[in-house]
Amino acid sequence: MAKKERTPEEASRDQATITLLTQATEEGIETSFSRADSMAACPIGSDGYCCKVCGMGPCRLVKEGQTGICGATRETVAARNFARMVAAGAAAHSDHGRDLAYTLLAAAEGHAPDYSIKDPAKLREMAGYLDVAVDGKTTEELAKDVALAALGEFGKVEGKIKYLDRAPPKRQEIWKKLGIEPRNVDREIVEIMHRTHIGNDQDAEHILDHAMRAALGDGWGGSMMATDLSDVLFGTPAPVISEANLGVLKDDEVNIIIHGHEPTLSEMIVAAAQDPEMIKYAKSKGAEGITMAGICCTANETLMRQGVPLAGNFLQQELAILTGAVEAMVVDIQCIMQGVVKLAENYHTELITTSPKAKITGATHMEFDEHRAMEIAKEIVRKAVDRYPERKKTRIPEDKAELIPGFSHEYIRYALGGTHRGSFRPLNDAIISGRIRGVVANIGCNNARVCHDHLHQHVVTEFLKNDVLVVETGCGAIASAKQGYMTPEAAFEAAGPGLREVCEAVGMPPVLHMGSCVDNSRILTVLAEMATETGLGEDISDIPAVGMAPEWMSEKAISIGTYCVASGAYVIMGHKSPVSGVEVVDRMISDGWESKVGGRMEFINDPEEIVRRSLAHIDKKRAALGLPEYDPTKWGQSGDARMEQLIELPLEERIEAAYGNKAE
Ligand code: NFS
Repeated sequence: MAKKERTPEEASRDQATITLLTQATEEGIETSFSRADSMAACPIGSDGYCCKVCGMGPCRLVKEGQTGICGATRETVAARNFARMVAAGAAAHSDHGRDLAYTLLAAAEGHAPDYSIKDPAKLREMAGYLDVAVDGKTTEELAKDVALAALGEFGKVEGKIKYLDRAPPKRQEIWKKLGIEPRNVDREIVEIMHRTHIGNDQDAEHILDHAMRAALGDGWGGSMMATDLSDVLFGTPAPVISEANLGVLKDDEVNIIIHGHEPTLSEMIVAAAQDPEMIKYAKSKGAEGITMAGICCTANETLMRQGVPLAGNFLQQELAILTGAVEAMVVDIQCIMQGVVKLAENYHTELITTSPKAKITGATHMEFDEHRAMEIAKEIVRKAVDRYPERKKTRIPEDKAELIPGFSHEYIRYALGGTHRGSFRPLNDAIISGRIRGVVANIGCNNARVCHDHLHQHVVTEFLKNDVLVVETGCGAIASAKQGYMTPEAAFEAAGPGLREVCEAVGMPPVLHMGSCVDNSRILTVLAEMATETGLGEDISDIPAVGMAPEWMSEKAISIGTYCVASGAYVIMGHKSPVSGVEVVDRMISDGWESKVGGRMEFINDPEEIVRRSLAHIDKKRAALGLPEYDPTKWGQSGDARMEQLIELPLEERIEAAYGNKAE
């Protein structure tokens, strides 16, 4: 039975999205929002007890105690389904990392002349993690050895992933004891597929332990290397100014949307679009220039390094085309809805696929090859420009917000102490004093089955009020950017008194944009450094912090959630548990994992409850560390607020107020 169609206001909290959804409804244009309304999720699959791993099924274990034809229990089936989600998610992130290693290798060997080593210091740091000797090598020689060592981590013959050493020693001990240190990135993913084949691993807990092992290979392996390799090739992010939401598109310019995940292609297109020859070509077609804007994690990659504006997050990809102002949407891998092709047929938009791994029927395929990167990037830009004269009526929403992204862990460390004294000490101290109550990492997707951006907006607003510092990546970060939470000024309005003082002192936004979803590895690095900085325990599980993906939908989000839990974090996923129908398995990933690794995964759909449980967890961890109870009344009298008060007073009184004695 068809579900009730939501109004645009019920479907999204983002004004640009509401405006365009209203148009789509009026014109009868189908989007992922309307498809979600017209088709209910399969109840058997969504509860986790549909088994389709062999040709005797699919077996639908709808009744308690029912088994599949082979005798597999609901627990086994649900655990297998969960583990396979982890495998797919870990594979996606890690394969992205592998390709970056190949790009670095090609650049080092001189086969990819359009790429260079933008951050040689980070290259040397990587060499240290990968046990690659640095002395006496040119940058190119070192880059080649680092690329080969990184590639080796994906399929090494023996030992464990080297990057695991970046975790706090206590955490490494836990992994070792449990036997879940990933041996290499690929092997653990392959082993999930092997174990979950019919007639193999049929103990739910055992399957789920291995899911943690494979996920750790993603977080501390594939993803962490992807982040480092991107920084080496394209530069380690530092703050830049930019804008977010569909209002960044321009009525009088050629608009090119880059969508997907890998910076390899998007960085080149951004460079090509700035080429005077390309701009001249655009002008010859009647446009004033070329505007680039990003969707999903490609957006985050080019935003963090180049300041390219964000067009929107996952659920806005179709809406970008609906503006009628997009000449080309250039995609590579991951999170690209097939629906964009059909939608683009209504407009002049050219949908261009570029990855050898991802073609979409009906799209134009212009395969990217890093060996002649700039040449292909220019061909793509030219193709977009050629579409400009075909543009008809446009309806670009006015909505957009300013933001300052670029908070790599290197920059955060620098901001907290400068070049020579950079450390996480001031952050730890702010948490210890209670100015900052705790930290929340709000990450992950949008989901067409929940109100777009609503959960992100609600929980972040509440955390800021409660003096919780929020760090973000992925589509969650884009939601906060659009909400205007990523400027230092936002702290005045949105942050509680303690957090505001810290933001004022450092000049940082209360919500820090830390990058794309592979860059959740930056969050792991920050947590590891906080745990080893002293004052907040010795392990990630000791820190008053919570991770969440309130609007998750992708398998990558399940892998991220799992590696964060295995790293000791309390993780709240919104929406619905993929194993919700099998209580035993739901308990295994919450209570069970907590007793093994100190972190737990819970699925909660109610935003109030997400906030309540997060704050309770933060306060519990504060108490366990012996930190003072959170008390916002103690703060708000220093920093800029204090300055504003003092400036009103005559000089003598000002000095007395500041130093407690009269001026001589
Ligand atoms: Ni993350 Fe990036 Fe967005 Fe979700 Fe997709 S873009 S890797 S999976 S939808 S946050």
